[in-house]
Amino acid sequence: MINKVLIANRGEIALRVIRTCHEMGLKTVAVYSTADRDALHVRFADEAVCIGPPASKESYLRPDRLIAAAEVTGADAIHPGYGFLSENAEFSDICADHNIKFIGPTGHTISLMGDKSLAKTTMTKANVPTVPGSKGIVQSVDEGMALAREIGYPVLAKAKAGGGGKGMRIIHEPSEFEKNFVSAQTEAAAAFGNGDVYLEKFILKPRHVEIQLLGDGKGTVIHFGERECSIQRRHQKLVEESPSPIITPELREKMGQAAIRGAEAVNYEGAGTVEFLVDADMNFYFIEMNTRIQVEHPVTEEVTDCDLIEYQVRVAMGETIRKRSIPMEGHSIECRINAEDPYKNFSPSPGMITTFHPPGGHGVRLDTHAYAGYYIPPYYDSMIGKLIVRSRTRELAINKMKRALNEFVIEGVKTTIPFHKQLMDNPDFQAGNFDTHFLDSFDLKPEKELN
Ligand code: MV4
Repeated sequence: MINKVLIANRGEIALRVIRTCHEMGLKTVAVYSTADRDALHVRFADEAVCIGPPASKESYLRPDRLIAAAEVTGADAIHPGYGFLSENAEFSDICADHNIKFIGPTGHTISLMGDKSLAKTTMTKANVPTVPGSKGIVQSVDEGMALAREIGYPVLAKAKAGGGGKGMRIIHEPSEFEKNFVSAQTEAAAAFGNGDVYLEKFILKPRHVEIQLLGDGKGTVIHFGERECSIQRRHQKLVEESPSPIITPELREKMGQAAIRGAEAVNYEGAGTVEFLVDADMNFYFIEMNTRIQVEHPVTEEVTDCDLIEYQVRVAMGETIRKRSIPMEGHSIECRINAEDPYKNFSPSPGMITTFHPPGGHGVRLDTHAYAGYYIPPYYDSMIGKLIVRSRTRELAINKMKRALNEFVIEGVKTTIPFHKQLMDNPDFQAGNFDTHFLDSFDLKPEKELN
């Protein structure tokens, strides 16, 4: 049984987890760095413990301090949120060693899925479609060139310890194989301390579609449909929606059952997401599995009417899942509101929020830790909130998002709101006609031309 949950995170996700814990009658413990003394998660939790100075490495990324905070407050579980230690296998194991329930998968599952090449092999064995490519790590340039000729150019070299685009190189033809393959290895070694690389056929103009899962660690996994996540910039998602405008009920079930097969093969426990690429012919291929709750989980919550944080806590308490299909209804879109200047290459814009007028009304949800007078510290990521809408159809949801964006006033820092307003007005976005390269050619108009 879980009575008290320590939230090893900050910002909107810390608040999000605290809210559900309180609804479930659970006590909460916030942790904070000295830069977050005045943050809302500190005020809304039942207790709060300072775990160090502003730098994440000295605070939110310190297992020893988090465990000490849990022990002195008597917390019996830790929710890691996303980012920070949420996909750190060692931290999951450390929690277990201290008799504190890590709300998420075992260290073994986290490290299995963290090895992107081993994860792919695991999925192939479970009969989940994967991108044609090497069987595991490619040991030499000669081996790689022979393989690339079989696979057919262009190919993609990917780091086994990668994810999020680091240590990834496109190779268009044999003459550039050695240079690009070695630079993927070098970048991977520098970023992850491991230079192992595998090869895949490069899928042209793919969509990024992911399936939300929940497993009970006792053999049962269910899915909550898909999220469309193709609207991204430099591997940072900016807008997500559910359902995907291109996925039919038949394809959803095929992708959902494939994702379930993969997760059941590892006896998955907790919330997880299987990422697929969907090509122009609607073939889908597994690329990665994320073993955490994701930033964009609210769009799934809106169309399934499920509280995914509640489900994470319940499976962590040992509840079993009843095998069932979760119905989806309506359409939900999320815009990430970042303290960034979209007119200056999305460069960070930390500082004091002087005016904060949140949107509201029917079908509008704002997950944020920001308020008027809140100072956005420069030490962490720049997301200050997520604006989520829900309506009956995609067209109505876009319409509602435009209305909500127009109501939203933030002064003192630059935000991504002007970008989102223009995206919602884009005919290709409105038609559902986009892929992962859409933002490469998206031209932001000057603000003064808008009205
Ligand atoms: C790919 C791909 C095309 N072909 N794999 C980018 C980050 C990592 N999660 C996987 N990524 C990709 N893998 C093959 N075989 C294109 C991408 C990709 C991408 C994927 C999802 C969302 C946005 C993306 C942007 C550029 C490239």
